[in-house]
Amino acid sequence: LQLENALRLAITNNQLQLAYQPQLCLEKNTLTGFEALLRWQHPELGFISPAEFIPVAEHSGLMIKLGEWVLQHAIQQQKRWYQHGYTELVMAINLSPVQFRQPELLDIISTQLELAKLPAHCIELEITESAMVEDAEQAIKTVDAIRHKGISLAIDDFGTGYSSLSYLKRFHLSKLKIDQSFVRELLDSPEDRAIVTAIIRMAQSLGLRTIAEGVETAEHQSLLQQLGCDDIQGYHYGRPMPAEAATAFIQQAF
Ligand code: G
Ligand code: G
Ligand code: MN
Ligand code: NA
Repeated sequence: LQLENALRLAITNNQLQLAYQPQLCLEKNTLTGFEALLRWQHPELGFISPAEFIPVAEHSGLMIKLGEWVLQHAIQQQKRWYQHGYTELVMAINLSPVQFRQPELLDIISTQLELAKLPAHCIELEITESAMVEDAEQAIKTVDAIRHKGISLAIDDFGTGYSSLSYLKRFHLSKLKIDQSFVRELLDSPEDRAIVTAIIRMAQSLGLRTIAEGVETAEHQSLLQQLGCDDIQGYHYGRPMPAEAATAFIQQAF
């Protein structure tokens, strides 16, 4: 409850920030965009991880408000880069399952895009497998509405959920994000290499892009490239960084 009240205040008291982590297209060796990651610096409690406070927000009814804050700020940042002429960059934004089930979700996103005068292809939404299993019929409608609007959709932490793979043929997705737990020991673990290879092959035959998360070394990057992975994200290419550093990152990338 203490954390819940602190979070409520954090939204109004400017304690939240977004960090932006760059994503690299392996084939073209170019920056494709950033994932927006929420950061909370509390004046007394210090840095609190989203892994800790997102669940609190989800269970307390705060997630919708917090999610709107993220959508608004990520889209406004994307607008600044777009207006500087970086019109091909994509901003990936995490959605909680709570937001994914919210009937007003697409209206909120559409309004934010219109305010920023941004085309829909400038953003990508990330959801976890668990968001899609609960009410599959409704989830299919939501996914179709998102895709019909021209927004791409990535499955986050792919391979770690409890869902069956059947949703992959029923949902019109764009991308699988290979979870970092499979990437971490890719060089030493034959099992992890087999799983990553299988995910990439399956994605290719389904017409989906793949992005590997948690790529920390050049060796990881080149192996992933050999395996046919499309994109990477991780400390090797760039850490999550404040907006000004991300702007500098863009300028030196192009
Ligand atoms: O960036 P970091 O590794 O600390 O993030 C920890 C977890 O919090 C990750 O699972 C990430 O997906 C999640 N997360 C970070 N930012 C957001 C956000 O804006 N919305 C949601 N729903 N989850 C987020
Ligand atoms: O669950 P999601 O993929 O949204 O969260 C990604 C999280 O992984 C972010 O919180 C980010 O800080 C973290 N992260 C990003 N790159 C790396 C990396 O190379 N290594 C590790 N250990 N964590 C990373
Ligand atoms: Mn994510
Ligand atoms: Na992930």
